[in-house]
Amino acid sequence: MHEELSRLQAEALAALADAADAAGLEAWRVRYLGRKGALTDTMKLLGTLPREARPAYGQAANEVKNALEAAFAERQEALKAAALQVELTGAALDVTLPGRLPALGHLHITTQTLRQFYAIFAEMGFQVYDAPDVETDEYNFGLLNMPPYHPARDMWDTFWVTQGSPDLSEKPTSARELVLRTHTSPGQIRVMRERCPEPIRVILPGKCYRYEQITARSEHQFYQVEGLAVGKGIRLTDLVGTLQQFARRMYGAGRRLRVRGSYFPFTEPSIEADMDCILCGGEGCGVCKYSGWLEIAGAGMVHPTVLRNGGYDPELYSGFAFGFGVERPALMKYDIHDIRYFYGNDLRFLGQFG
Ligand code: FA5
Repeated sequence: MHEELSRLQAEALAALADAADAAGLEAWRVRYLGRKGALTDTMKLLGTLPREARPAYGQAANEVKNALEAAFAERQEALKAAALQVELTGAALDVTLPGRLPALGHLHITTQTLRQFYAIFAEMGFQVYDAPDVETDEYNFGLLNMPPYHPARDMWDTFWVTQGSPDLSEKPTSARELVLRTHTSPGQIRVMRERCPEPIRVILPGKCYRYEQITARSEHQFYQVEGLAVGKGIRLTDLVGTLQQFARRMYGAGRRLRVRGSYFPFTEPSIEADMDCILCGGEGCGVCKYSGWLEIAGAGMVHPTVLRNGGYDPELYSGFAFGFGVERPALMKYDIHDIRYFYGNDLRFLGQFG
């Protein structure tokens, strides 16, 4: 019987010498040492032996098992060492190959443009003031000199918000009705009420919403940057100078500015500011509709009623305000032909502004 074990051991060791890689080694282990392997089979014979012969057979089988396990471990080590040797002496790893560069993200063109506004107005002493996107009818219109019947409300088609906060219930109707702000001008009242009677020099950037047809020039969500200066002795020339300085810092030193009379209920007098066309330099082209001028902002001197609504006495204080779009100036600056690209999420467009 022990001969059986010796034969098995000899056969297994010979087969082990032939196992040349990890797969071969594993196949060998399963065949000889596995739960259903050859050694287990020989253990089954134990039961057929006379009782007195069993201990010696068991011991011999154990010795074979130990010997095979030791040989297996040794062979495994030898194969590993051989594989390492092949790797070390084989073709060298080329560490000079260039790495694969990860794609870089960058700020959205709107954010970049907003930051240009912040930087330029910061140089002129304007702080950034944050006002809410959801406004009451009162702030968006009423306190800006547009009571409910006022026809100027038609200039700003509005998204109404149907669920107001419960804590507004004590307020008059116009303070209860909520809108997505149609412009950043309601922030003027908020900052005046907060700062009065201090002098003010702020810009109020943010998103505005209008129930409008979407076209190549108009979105129903877009950004504006409002500006407000309030103090003693502030004049229209301060406003024009500020806008002129902005145009030159944003679009280049030689830029010319022209102002035209306009109308906004919250400024008096009101103006529109135009800049000579950056594409044709004033010669006339498709972008400026052959006028040579591009409109850049609505503006004016803060209306006495608005100053009063903000807490300032218009006999003592005066101020100017202006409102820029953000996407439209970027359209001009980069000669982009359609505002819809801004929020279309097309990386072929956005990637050009990295
Ligand atoms: C206003 O919204 C005034 N609140 C601006 C103002 C502020 C005047 C302070 C006086 C004093 P207006 O509706 O023209 O004005 O909008 C201002 C700018 O917002 C426009 O010049 C334009 O650049 C931008 N804008 C308006 N509507 C859209 C739109 N649908 N899509 C993209 N940009 C728009």
